[in-house]
Amino acid sequence: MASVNVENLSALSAKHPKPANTFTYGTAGFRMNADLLDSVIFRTGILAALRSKKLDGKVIGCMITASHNPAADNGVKLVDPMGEMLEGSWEAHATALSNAQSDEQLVDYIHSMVSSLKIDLTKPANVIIGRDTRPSGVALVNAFVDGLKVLDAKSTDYGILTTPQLHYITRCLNTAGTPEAYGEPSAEGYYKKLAAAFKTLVDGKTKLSPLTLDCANGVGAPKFQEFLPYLGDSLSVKIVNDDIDNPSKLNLNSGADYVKTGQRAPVGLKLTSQDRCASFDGDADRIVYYYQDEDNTFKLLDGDKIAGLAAMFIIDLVKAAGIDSIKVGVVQTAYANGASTQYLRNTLNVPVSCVPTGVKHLHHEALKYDVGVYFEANGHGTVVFSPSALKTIYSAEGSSPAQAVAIRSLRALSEVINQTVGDAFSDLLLVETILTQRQWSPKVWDQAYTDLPNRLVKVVVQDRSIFKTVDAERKLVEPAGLQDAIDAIVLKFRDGRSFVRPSGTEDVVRVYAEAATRSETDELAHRIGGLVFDFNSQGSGLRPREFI
Ligand code: 16G
Ligand code: MG
Repeated sequence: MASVNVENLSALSAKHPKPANTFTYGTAGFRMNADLLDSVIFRTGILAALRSKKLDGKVIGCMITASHNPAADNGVKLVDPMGEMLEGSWEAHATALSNAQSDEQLVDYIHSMVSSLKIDLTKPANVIIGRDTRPSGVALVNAFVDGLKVLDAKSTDYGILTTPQLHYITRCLNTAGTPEAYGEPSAEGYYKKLAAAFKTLVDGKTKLSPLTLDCANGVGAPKFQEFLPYLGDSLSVKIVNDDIDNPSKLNLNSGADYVKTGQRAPVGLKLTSQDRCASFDGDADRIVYYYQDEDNTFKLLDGDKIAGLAAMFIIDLVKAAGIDSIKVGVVQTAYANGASTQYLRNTLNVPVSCVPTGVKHLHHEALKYDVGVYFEANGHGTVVFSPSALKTIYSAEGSSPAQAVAIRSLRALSEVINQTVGDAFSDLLLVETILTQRQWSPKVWDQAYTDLPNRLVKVVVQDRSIFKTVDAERKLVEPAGLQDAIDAIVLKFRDGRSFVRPSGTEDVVRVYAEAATRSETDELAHRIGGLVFDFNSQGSGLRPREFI
């Protein structure tokens, strides 16, 4: 085992001094104001090199993005070889490296990792890099590459990509030439694969009216534009909010988060009755749909609605293919609307699991099913096919023409869906496939069930770490007594449900509430929010700052 070249490290580290701040690798990597990130990203480069060496030179992905956050923010997350999120146990190493107070501490920590994790520093390291459209991305890529140089890692910069494209390319590179080969490792390869599968799925069906697509003035805009020629006339899309030349417009009054949180259409998109619209977030890994009813009411078709649609379609397809040995399951979080969970369990009769917030938890749970559909209500999700389900789908022949058609659709579906991570492009094609095959308007899709009114509020507290949850974040165990007080209030509301959890990305505590009517929901949210606010001020001796 070699050791780190300390002189080389010091020279590189001197270019990326650490500010006084404390950093945490959270749910979606490091994310904060871009001005604070230079040293963090340099050190994440060191970690990426260590991860690749630990995995025998397998390619590790690095995505520089702050997703739906304001334009001034940026962030970094690492992607493991099969395109999944960095293994959970390595998040603590990322946090520790980013907080080392001196080069000496940095070197010590690297050496402690080398010995405890048995990393052979003489092994090669390969890392690929992508970034969203944020102007701060360029300098941050350079900082990351400096980190890679500390351990002589080889890097390839793919420039501007959506987050799911970077996940896809990472998996392609690591599976090339194996039976699990995932595709050509380039944006072009990704477009070709998705477009070919989509064309198979809608072949011979009447084309739907054009879809209006809000790209949040982010990377989804140029990339979807680049994708359109591959789709040819199989799909008509009108892109709006595609101004990436004015960085301050990124995610401003637009995008999936704006639409979902505010339950309203984005600025820059004129909704007319029955139009089908969708919004991406700033790095195109989330999507929500919406339309306007005849009485001009805004109607949201969020991640829960997409999960319901996808599960319904796949269950039918598996039956039609005559291979109903394949079991479909759905994974949600506590944020899933109660009506969606009821629909899945009682109408579709599928098993539903609930896990903590964050893609990695959903993805992990979904892998337990033959076909696992997972979506967060906020529009983050995908469908994963187990290796045995894929084998069954690819070996089935079908004993009638109808079965053969269904089998062909299932195969194409497994190709159109990004198996590595939630992907707005691929989810869009999944929804468009189903609506085209059924010839459904968004309104017909929406009729599967009616959402219970729901409200999300945040309470700004001084220390969110005192809030501890269990049961997939549905119950608080600390501060002591708060959950009992919440339960007592919830009991008074028809169809009432509420939970409180600390955010993993912002310095706030989130409160979710749903109940039978809008006014009861608002009152429930307000009362639980008030409770947290009061509890925080009296119970912990801390002064709350705000209740939004
Ligand atoms: C991150 C997560 C997202 C989750 C959100 C919750 C990933 C890639 N992203 O954006 O899945 O919904 O955090 O944020 O895991 P919160 O903890 O602030 O509520
Ligand atoms: Mg995102």
